[in-house]
Amino acid sequence: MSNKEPTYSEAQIAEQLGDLPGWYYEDRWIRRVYKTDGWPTTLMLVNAIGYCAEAADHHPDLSVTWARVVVKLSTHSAGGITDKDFALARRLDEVALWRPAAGGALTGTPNKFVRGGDPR
Ligand code: H2B
Repeated sequence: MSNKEPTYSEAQIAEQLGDLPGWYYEDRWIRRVYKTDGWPTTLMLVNAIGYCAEAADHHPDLSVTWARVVVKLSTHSAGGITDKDFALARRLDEVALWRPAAGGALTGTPNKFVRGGDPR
């Protein structure tokens, strides 16, 4: 752990988020809403996020309802938003929104599963 990690200004955060569609900055956190098709998928998503967070040693706050997961990221040790937050945000989107390529060996789930949601 380091308390010397550089934190981003609000203008710099806005610039970084230009490259992270769906993520937004509010009340000192970068945030992302994922919608799901219901409770079992919600719990799978929470576990996938938890796995990534533990592997990264960087942990989001989560708010969980039946068909929605809201992820909030900030670097507590640095007192702001750092590269760790943007890196984990990117990884979570890769994992949560990944689907097999069309025409490949894997068909992908027929369910609505997990999608990006609007800020709310
Ligand atoms: N997660 C987040 N979001 N911020 C931190 O400062 C942080 C963390 N610190 N996960 C880590 C764990 C630290 O407590 C451990 C000891 O590395």
